[in-house]
Amino acid sequence: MRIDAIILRELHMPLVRPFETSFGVTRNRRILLAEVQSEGLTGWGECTAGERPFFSSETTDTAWQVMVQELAPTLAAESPEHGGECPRIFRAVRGNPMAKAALENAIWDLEAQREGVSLSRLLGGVRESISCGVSLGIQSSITELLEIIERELAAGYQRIKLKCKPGWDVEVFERVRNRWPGIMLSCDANSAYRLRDEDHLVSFDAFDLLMIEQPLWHDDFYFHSMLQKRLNTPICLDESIRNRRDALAAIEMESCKIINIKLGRVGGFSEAIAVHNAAMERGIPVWCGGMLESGVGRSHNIALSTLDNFTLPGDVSASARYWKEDIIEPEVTVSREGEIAIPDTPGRGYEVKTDLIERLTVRKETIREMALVA
Ligand code: OSB
Ligand code: MG
Repeated sequence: MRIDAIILRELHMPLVRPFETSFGVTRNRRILLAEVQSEGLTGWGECTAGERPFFSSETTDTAWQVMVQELAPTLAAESPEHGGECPRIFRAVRGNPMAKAALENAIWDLEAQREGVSLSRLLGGVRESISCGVSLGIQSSITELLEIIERELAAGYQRIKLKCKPGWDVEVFERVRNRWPGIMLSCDANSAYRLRDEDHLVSFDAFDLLMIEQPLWHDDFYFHSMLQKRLNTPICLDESIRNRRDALAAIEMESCKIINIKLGRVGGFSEAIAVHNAAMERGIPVWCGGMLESGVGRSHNIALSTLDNFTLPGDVSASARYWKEDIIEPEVTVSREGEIAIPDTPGRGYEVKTDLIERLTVRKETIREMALVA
């Protein structure tokens, strides 16, 4: 595929409500989109880096710089036939997986359109719908949280994940479990605990949680494996799993029993499929995490979630939970049964609203050919 142009855009999109985790509050997203034009077709990708380097070291600004200076010119100079060639094309650039994923995923989108198949089909997906859960941020009171849970359960969501941190954990779980003894409930600490909290974390076992996500350091396997030996509740790793080798190490060391796969964190569809396959071969279930994506990233998460081993409800939910108006059409909706139906049209299956994207754009850069000659 000849690459005619790569257009990078930063969009400012306010969330309909703030999202609070153990590392901070997000009110406004700075969304970075990659549009890759090739032989009359247009592929889209989204960089899931945050505004600040808290979830990972990448940010909207660092990703922008790496994409403009390194990745986009390198990609524009190549003529990849498949999204799967991108890891090789980007190999000289170390790290920066979210920047790489935005471009690689746009190439997979293009490839699906060229082949006339849905992105799900191209990836090897096997599902016609996917199971959805919600990730609920830290609230100002437990009463407020209970009201939100009630609303999300009524909407059909199959699993409730609670963001937690020291001071917002056992008391919250107790109140939620008392009210809903049977729901699928999990928690996500985003690395908020330390070894001194081990006994406290073991006390989470009382709440019959589906999993405890990333309780310890963002880059750790060893101490998670020590903790897992003491816990009945499965540990799920998010931040720690950057690629297939990490998944193999974590599984081998029994650092986790479940893996959260995020496209940005692992660097795109190729590595996400590799992590998925490694986990499946070893009997470890996976699910698809979210990063407060716009409709573009959301549509990629939906396609990924159709792979065989995505057997647990993910964090991919309806557009309206995040945005007053999403940048895709139709917006992502979730059925009363808590499922998203998989589109079977070529590519992502959701059109982008180009006028709205243009209006939300605060910075734009077009890359046409190799700007730097190595
Ligand atoms: O750890 O899953 C996480 C959002 C930003 C950074 C990290 C995480 C999250 C979420 C949001 O949990 C999930 C969503 O997109 O709804
Ligand atoms: Mg997480």
